Amino acid sequence: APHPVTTKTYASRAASHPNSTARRLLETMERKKTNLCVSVDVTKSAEILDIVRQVAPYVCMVKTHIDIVEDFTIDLAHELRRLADELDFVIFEDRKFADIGNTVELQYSSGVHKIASWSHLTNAHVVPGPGIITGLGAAGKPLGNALILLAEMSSAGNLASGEYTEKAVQMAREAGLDWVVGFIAMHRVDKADDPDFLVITPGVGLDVRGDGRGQQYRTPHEVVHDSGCDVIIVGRGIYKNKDAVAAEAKRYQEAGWKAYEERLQR
Ligand code: 5FU
Repeated sequence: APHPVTTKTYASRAASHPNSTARRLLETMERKKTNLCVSVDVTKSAEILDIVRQVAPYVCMVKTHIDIVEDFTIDLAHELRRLADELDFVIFEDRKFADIGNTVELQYSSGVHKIASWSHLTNAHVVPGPGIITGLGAAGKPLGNALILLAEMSSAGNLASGEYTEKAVQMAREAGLDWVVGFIAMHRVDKADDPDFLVITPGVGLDVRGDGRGQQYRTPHEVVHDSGCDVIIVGRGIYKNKDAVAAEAKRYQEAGWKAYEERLQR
């Protein structure tokens, strides 16, 4: 049976959201008619910025792995943040924090990358327990940032299932929607009477079902319509063909939005 939350519009969900980053994301989705997040997993600053400019009209969010950038300086982060305002998207640093609260607070706020200062959204594993949520919150909450928890993963053989997934959802409930706004998950993991969590979903592709290294792809229709997820994350499916980056982004934006509109009719 369809999940009750999934038939609400992004706009109506934005209106009542207590976290400013989640509100901005949902408002952007509605305004630009896109639930597409592009994952820009390339290792040179100039290439990242080039891809971001090309996909910007079609995305609500850009996802980074800032620790893969070979020529990183903080200028890259500042330029991404400037582009986020100019070209209207949210920045998600896919850091997957996984340590005790005190350490993740430092990893999030300090070091070379100073993630909390430029990334609106980041994520954490729940392996360490709820201290990771409060540790990250000490740095991120005052800045209006948001956190999502890894409740499930897209890769074959991963251990985030069953009781682990349920415990991740329970930790999000206890943290409060003003900081923990949802999950990385493959389907709606929340219950009908839960807060309005976002489900953000990698492992999305229109052309292939895997990458030979454990990644498992589903189509935007499977992810958004069938599984009730809110945001599709697409990486190589969009940036792999350097001559068709904008065209591929448009193709995924259209497929994702169509799946959402069909979901509203369920
Ligand atoms: F949490 C997860 C997960 O479960 N699967 C993922 O693939 C994150 N990812 C990220 O999404 C991964 O690190 C890549 O950055 C991106 C998927 O990229 P692809 O090129 O579309 O496979």
